Amino acid sequence: MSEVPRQGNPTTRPVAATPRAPGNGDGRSGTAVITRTKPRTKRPNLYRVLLLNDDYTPMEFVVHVVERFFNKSREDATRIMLHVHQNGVGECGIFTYEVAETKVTQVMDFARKHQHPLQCVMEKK
Ligand code: TYC
Repeated sequence: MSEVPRQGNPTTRPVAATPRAPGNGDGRSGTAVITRTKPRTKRPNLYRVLLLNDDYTPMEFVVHVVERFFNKSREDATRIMLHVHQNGVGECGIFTYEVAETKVTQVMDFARKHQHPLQCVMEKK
């Protein structure tokens, strides 16, 4: 596995030190430090959105949910549904916190509205 170099927060760092005449009465003496702010990016925390298997939700309903809320093709949605059916749990997508939370709420509301016990959860990566 190759590692992508990590970046930190924006930093202001010394880039040079120049001699300055001491004793000019301004209370600073000796060295002036020149700084530069380097823009840095921070990667957001990511969350998996998972569907859980149950014995009652119809397979066709789960396929519809995966197509509708996770923008998958019928073929991919069917693969995901069968994976969940056979393994108990499966991933529908990976999102930032707020998007993942929205997906979970949308799926849970939709399942409740149709009186299916389908469960959708999120998990920090
Ligand atoms: N196990 C369900 C059935 O046999 C189908 C199912 C698949 C339910 C995936 C939930 O997340 C799920 N009807």
